[in-house]
Amino acid sequence: MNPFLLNRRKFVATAAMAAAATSLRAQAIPVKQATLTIPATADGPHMPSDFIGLSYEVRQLTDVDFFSPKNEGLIRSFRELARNGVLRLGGNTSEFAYWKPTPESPEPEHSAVREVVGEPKASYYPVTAKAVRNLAEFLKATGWTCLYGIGMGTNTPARAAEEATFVARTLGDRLQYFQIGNEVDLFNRHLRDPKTWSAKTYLDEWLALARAITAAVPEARFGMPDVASDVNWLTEIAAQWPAVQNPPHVTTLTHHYYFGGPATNPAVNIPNLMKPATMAKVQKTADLATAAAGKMDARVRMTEGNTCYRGGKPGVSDVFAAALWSADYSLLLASNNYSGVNLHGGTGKSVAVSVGGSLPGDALLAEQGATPAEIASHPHPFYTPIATFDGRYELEPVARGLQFAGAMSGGRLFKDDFTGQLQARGVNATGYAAVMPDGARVVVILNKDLNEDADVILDFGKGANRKVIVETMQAPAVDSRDAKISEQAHGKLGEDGRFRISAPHASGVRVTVG
Ligand code: BDP
Repeated sequence: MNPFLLNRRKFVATAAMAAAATSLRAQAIPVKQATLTIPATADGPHMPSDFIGLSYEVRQLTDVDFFSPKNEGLIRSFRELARNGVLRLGGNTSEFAYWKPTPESPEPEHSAVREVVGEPKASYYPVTAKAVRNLAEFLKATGWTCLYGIGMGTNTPARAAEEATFVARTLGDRLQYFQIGNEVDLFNRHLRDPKTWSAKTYLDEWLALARAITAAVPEARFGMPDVASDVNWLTEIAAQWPAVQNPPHVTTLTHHYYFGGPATNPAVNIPNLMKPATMAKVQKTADLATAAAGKMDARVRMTEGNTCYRGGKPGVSDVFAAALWSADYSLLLASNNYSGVNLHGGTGKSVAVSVGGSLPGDALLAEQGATPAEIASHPHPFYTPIATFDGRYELEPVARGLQFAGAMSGGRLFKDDFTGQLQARGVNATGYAAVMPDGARVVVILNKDLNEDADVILDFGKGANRKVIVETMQAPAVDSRDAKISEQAHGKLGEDGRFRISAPHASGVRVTVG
């Protein structure tokens, strides 16, 4: 018997065996074949158990029933996505929130800001004690923790400290840390004087706010600087940090990432999203960010991002390609020792307000002559991981990618470049593996190639009787509004410890050996 083949006698098929014919191909001589060796112990970064996260606009808090224990559908969706994920509140709208501790508290005076297309208009709104109390109960019900965004653009140290005090007391251990300011590298556009704004002036302002918060909440921790894209700010801050007297407790350096945008940009398309150069750029950013974090004894978190900024692009952000992208993107960051990833979303309204009033994706659909029914079949915003349709919450393809990758949360990854090994065979596939705390090994192969199938031999080493589960993430086509994760087969590994799978083009395969 061919030693590469699965020992079929030991293999018990599940009900889904018919579909498994594609994922457990054992006969044909494959064109693109690679062998990956997955030892029993891993030597790479630890992927935190709360790696997976979502990001929402602070403005979402104006609907006090949204993050609330009553919103059972949303709670279910959060739990389905991750057992203990991280909810980040921020976004452009965080700069226009003001803290309103009691119904009688007056609206403060606001500083003047410029109105710029694509940036949110200066529309101020209160964050109330009730919203924060409901948020605390929501977090308890989901098992998630929170990164709480406090405004910087139009806030004052005194108000920041007052809000932080209430939030810290109310969220308790559900609060991981505070973030002050969103995409501060873009403040030169509408919130600050472009002639003087820099990483240095930012740091001075940030310190004033963070010190006021720390004086009121001594245990306060922070993530910063939450830049839109200029990771050089992280490098500059790390260089300046040793000179900071009594530094506030920064646990995490943070940045955002959008593959491209806006929706009207023709370069935001599936082939570009899938191509290796896209992830090569992500790797470059990660190299800079992790080097800076290392100097500050911090980790890096990608706290807000998605496929296409200004609300996403229909047909790219909300289709199966986005699932492959989010799984790959998350695992690439995990391999770089990131502490987590938060993909941005929320309700159409909150995100539309955050980008100046309307979603360019809607204009694009209208231009394409889409009918109201077609428009309504897309999630709003187009990139949101959890969408609402007729009051029901649904996990979108981009969320399925997070879920697929999330199976490695809590595990230790390998330093091996499995992706390089696969791509050396001429297929645009990526590979990741982890050893879980219980010793199980999880391998994820994401075949982002739009044409080539990949056949992969996974060599787990000799030793019989280990359980194998094969799951796939697939859709009828890469541009389907669909992504299904399903178990294809389970059984026992043969004595030789080798297991052969097929990862058809545009699909993901996850193998767990216990
Ligand atoms: C980021 C903002 C967020 C927006 C998002 C977008 O922080 O508020 O919703 O981009 O453009 O820049 O979609």
